[in-house]
Amino acid sequence: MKSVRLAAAICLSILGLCVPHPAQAAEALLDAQDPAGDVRIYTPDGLSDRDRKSVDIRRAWVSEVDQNTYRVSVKFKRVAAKSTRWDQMVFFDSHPQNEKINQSAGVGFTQKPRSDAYAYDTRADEWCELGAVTRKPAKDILSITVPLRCMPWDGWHMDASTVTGTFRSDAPAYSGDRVHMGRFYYP
Ligand SMILES: [Ca+2]
Repeated sequence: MKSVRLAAAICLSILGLCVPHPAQAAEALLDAQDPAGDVRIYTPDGLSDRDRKSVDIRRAWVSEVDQNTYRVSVKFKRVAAKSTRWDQMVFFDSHPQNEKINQSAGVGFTQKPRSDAYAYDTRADEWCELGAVTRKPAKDILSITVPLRCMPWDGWHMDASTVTGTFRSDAPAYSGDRVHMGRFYYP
């Protein structure tokens, strides 16, 4: 034990790189990059150009929290304040490769921590209750945890999209971005 502690102490004092950073993120199970500057503008009015382009996706990924919980995350151009009159909506939608199978799964949330975030449980045909959204505005990242039962089935295709507008309403959207993430497989 002494030699292990000594080795660790040497690593810390000399290299500083021998132990994992405590805040190191879990390895992503599915990880997609998306180019900057590809936000689609749906309406020219109602929102500033800066705000419409704020949801420009740069990265979307899924990581495992534990065997029964997963986290979906998106990094985009700029996370807006919690108090805006409009929403930065984030959706993770999944579907099987065989389009004849009429099933899909979805997660939706916004930059407002408690904004009626939802996920759909395709197995039980009911809605999942989700907790608060995690905001990391300094890194322009939003994420939320999703229980296993409301995650897609193994091998399903997953897309991430963002939209500016009003969450859970029929109001027209101002802008949006989308990235196809590929097929999701459990570890
Ligand atoms: Ca983008």
